[in-house]
Amino acid sequence: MFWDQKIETIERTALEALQLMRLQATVSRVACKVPRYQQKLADCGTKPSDIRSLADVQRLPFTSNSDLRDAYPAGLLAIAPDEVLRLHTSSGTTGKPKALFFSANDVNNAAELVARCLVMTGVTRRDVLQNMMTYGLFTGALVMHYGAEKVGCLVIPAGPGNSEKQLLLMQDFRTTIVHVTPSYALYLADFMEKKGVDPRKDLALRKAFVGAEPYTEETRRKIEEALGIDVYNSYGMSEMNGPGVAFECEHKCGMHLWEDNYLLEIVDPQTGKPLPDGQTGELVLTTLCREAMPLLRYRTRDITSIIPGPCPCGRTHRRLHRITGRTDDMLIVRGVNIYPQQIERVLMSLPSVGRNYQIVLEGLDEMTINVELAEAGFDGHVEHLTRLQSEITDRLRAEILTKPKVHLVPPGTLPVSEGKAKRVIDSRSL
Ligand code: DLL
Repeated sequence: MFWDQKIETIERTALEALQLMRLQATVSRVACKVPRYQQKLADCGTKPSDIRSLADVQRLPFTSNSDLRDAYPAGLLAIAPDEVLRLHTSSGTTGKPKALFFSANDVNNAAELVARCLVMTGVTRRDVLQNMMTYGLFTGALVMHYGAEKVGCLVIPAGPGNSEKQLLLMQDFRTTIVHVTPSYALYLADFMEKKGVDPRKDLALRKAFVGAEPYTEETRRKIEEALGIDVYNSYGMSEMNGPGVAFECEHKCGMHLWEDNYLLEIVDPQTGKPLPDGQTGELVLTTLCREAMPLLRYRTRDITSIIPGPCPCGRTHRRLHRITGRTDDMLIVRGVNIYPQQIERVLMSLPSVGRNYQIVLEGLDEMTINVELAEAGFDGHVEHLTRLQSEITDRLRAEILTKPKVHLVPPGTLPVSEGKAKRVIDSRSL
C-alpha cells in the first residue's frame, strides 16, 4: 500500500535529478536569507552556482548541533517571522535548546511524510492510533498526530504515562496502533502483565511505531512477543521535522529514508569524509524541502549505514540500518569505548532479564549495571540469582571488553521516565 506511489517508487535517475534541483534551491535560499550560512559558505569558498551535481554537496559546510545552539533563538530562520506557523524545540539536551521553525508548507510536508510512513505499514482510516509521545515542544507527538489525521485514522492524543488511563483508552476505543518510545512500550507490557490483561485477547492492538530513542532488535522482539503485535522502527529528529524521516515498511528490513526530502550521506565521524553504501558511519542530512529553517549537511551524530540493494516493497528510497548509537553517547570506561546499545543487546537476549535496566558510572570509573529481573526469573532461590548474575557479567564482559558490576533488582523497581529513557547515570569523579 502506498500513500504517494509515484514519488515513493520514483526511478533513481529521476529522484537524483529532483534532489539536485532541490539542493540548488536550498543552497540559494540560505545563501540569500541566512547570514550565518552566507558566512559559512564564504568560509569554505562555495557559491550556490558551484553546486552542479549531487557530489558537489561535499563542497558545502557541515552544520553541527552547536551551530543550532549558537543561533538560538532565530539565527537560522530563512523566512519572514510572520510566515512562521509553528515552533518546536529539541528535547532533553543540556545547555541551550535548539529552536526549530516550520512554515505552513513545512507543517503540511511533515504530515505528508508521516502519512507515507504509516500507509507503508498498512495503516488505513479504520485504524485507531493512540499517541503516547509527549505533546508540546517535542516534535514526536504533534508531527505524528497531523500525519495520522491526514491518513484519516482516529487519533487519541493520550501523551505518555498514566498507564491505567492508557489501558482504559485502549480497551474502550479499540486502539489498533500505539506510537511509543521503546522504554515505555516495555513498561506498558509489564503493566498489562501485572493487571492480568492479555493484549492478544483483551485488546485490538496490532502495531506499534517505536522510536525517538535507540533500541535493539532484541528489544523489538521483546515488545512484539509481550504485546503480540508488529513493531516498526520509526526514526526522525526535530531538526528534520521530527518523526517521519525514515521508517520501516512491511518487510521490516531497514528504514526507508525519504530521499526526495533529505539528501543522505554517511561520513566517517572523525574525518567527515564520505563512506560508501554498506559502511557504518555518521548520518549527515541536508533538508531539500524545508522553507523556514533549511539545514545543510547536518551532523546527526547517529551511527548507521545504508543497506545496499532494492527492497522487495518496490520503494526506491534507500534504507537505513537501525541506529546503533550516537557519536556522542559513546561511553569511555577504563579506556574502553562502549555504546549503551551493546549492553542492551546482551540483556534483552536473556529471558530471565526483565524490561528495564540502568547503567551507573561512578567513582573512579566504576560501572554498575542495575538489571530488572523478569517476573518468571525471580524464584527466590539465591543460587539461581548468583548463577544468573555471573552469566550476565560474563556475557557483558565478552561484549564490552570490560567487567561491569551487575546488580539484580526485582521487577518494576527501576525508575521509568515518561519521555526518553535515561539509561545512563554518569557521576564519575574523573
Ligand atoms: O526523537 C523525533 C522522533 C519522535 C522520532 C518520535 C521518532 C519517533 P529529537 O528529540 O530531536 O526527535 O531526537 C532525535 O533521537 O538523532 C536519534 O539519536 C534518536 N532517535 C530518534 N528515533 C530513533 C530511532 C525525535 N528509531 C534523536 N532509533 C535522533 C534510534 C532514534 N534513535
